[in-house]
Amino acid sequence: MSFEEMWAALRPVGRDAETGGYHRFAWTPAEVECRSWFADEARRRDLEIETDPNGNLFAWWFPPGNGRGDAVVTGSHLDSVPGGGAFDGPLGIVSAFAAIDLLRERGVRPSRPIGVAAFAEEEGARFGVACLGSRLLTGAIAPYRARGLRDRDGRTLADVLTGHGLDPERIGPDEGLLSRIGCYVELHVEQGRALDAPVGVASAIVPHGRWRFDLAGEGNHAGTTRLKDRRDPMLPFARLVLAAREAAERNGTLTTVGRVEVAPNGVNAVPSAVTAWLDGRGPADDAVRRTVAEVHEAALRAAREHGVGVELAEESYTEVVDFDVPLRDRLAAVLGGVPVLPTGAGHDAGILASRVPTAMLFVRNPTGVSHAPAEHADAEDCLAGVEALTTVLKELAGG
Ligand code: HGY
Ligand code: MN
Ligand code: MN
Repeated sequence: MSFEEMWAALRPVGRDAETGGYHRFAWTPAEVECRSWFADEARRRDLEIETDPNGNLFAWWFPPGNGRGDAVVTGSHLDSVPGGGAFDGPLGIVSAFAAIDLLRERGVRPSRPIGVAAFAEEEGARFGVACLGSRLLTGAIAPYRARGLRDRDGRTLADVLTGHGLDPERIGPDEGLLSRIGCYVELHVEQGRALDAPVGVASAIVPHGRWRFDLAGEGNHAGTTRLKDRRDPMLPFARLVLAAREAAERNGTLTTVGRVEVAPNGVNAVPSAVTAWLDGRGPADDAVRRTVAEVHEAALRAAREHGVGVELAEESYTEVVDFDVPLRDRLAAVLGGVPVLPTGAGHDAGILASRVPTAMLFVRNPTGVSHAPAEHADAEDCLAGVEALTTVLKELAGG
């Protein structure tokens, strides 16, 4: 299966025919279908398939006589944000299989194992914590907390894993597996407009996190409740959204309120509760922390004014990730001096970096649009990415 054929096979899975956006939430039928695709492509290449207790997938090429340790692992994720693009995640996995094909066609016999990884729930779109699979693998989230995470239907991760044949009591750090990974290199579509060459190398991931605001008021009748009698959580919510933008402008950070839930969500009912999620990112930890604190203060002020309660919870936070400098420079050099750039997007590579030498390759995104149906990378740039990954795997895995 060529790159184009693999891409064509994945393309329709979980794709909304009207919007062209993807809905591949972890462990839903569309993502499970992607998992089956992954296993088919691994089998096609006689790669040994491993599903770790956290639901992360691995496909291993163990050249005879090389043992099973010190592997060069590449890959990305199969899940998407709601209405996401086609490239965010799958490009890294399709490219990994295509790179293995090129290595074999060119007679390369690696002296280290090569693994292709598909990490579970990278977007956190179902259970709310980004990079959940890689966080569990590396011990970056406590298993008991992960087991209790709930999706929008109230189903826990523990239940969902059980439903897919995994034992929720076994999730958590896997030192054995981590000890077999010598380094990790993730290829990903660039999610911005900073890359003006087909391929680049990542220098860092900026600090980023997610916070949940729970605003509790009092439900009531829209037509018979006087304004001065209301405890409407929608008002502090509105103030919070505007404060988020103002705080971002003040602190040179990025804030997004992209998800909100209103109870009971009726046209003629004053809401009883509003839950809003804040995505905050920026060049430095203190700027991000200051931004969130200012948003929280604004929400508290407005909440007091309206007799509404406010609870703030940090759902995930990732400090700045500086990728392994020798590995980064080695990749940039072997690729002939491609651009080296930071990113504001989180990745499993950013989580693995705390445990193994890690690097990222970016493939140019001409518009920079991501997390939306219009996300795109030109075919020739995708193939340049496969060539680059092939070069990198040959460089690192030897042969
Ligand atoms: O949210 C992110 O930055 C990544 O796409 N998970
Ligand atoms: Mn993403
Ligand atoms: Mn991604």
